Amino acid sequence: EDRRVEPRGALVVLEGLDRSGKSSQSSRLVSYLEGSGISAELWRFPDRTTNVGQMISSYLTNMSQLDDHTIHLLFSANRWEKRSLMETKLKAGTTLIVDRYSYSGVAFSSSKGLDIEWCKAPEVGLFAPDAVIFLDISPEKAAERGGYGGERYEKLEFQRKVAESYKALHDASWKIVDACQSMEDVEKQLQDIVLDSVMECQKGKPLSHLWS
Ligand code: Z5A
Ligand code: MG
Repeated sequence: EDRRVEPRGALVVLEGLDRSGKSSQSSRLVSYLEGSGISAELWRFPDRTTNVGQMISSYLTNMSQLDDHTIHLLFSANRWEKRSLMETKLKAGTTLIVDRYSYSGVAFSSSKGLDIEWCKAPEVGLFAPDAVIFLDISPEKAAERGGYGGERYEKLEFQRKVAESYKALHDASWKIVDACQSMEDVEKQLQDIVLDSVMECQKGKPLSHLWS
């Protein structure tokens, strides 16, 4: 465990069901931080730009079929391949706003019936977020927002299972935000959460690892 007290960027993760507003809010947060003079980058998982990411993308768009365990490990590998860059950025003082992370990995795969402990295992050793923000919305309300595409998992029935899996995963440290409020109201709440986290990390909070 890294015990040095040095300023660093914060690792902030946004989680939530499809259509909960993660991508919209992540980019707003990055603009807000940059506007406040805080170095920040928007990251997302899956990162579809890598070779592994392309395999994931092809699976999600139903262009390829994969065994449930195999795709789970690919999602995890996609995070592992970004881990050292993540460390470099955080230690250089850049705050990372990450649209989905290991929690999506576990929630989605366990919703297919895979054992939750098995799902968590490949995530062990990745960096633990300094804040996990859960954008809370019912699957029904999310579906009303429309825009469910043709991707795998974008079905109400499956989203209901994912909602249950997230409930089983979350702990008291998660910041649960009502995602049914206006974009602006959600945005304001997220700004406060993220600023707190950024300040904590500037004071030299040590980086920790999953699964904690
Ligand atoms: N997956 C996995 O299985 N394992 C893993 O390890 C990981 C992911 C990392 C792809 O993810 C799939 O991979 C995903 C989980 C799985 N499958 N599903 N389902 P993705 O991140 O690429 O999915 P996405 O399609 O980009 O994002 P999204 O989750 O569907 O949506 P979102 O980012 O949460 O929401 P949004 O795009 O910001 O907003 C959706 C719409 O709602 C949009 O029209 C907004 O204008 C509107 N919106 C947003 N906020 C509001 C408010 N407050 N009021 C009204 N309307 C709003
Ligand atoms: Mg999104």
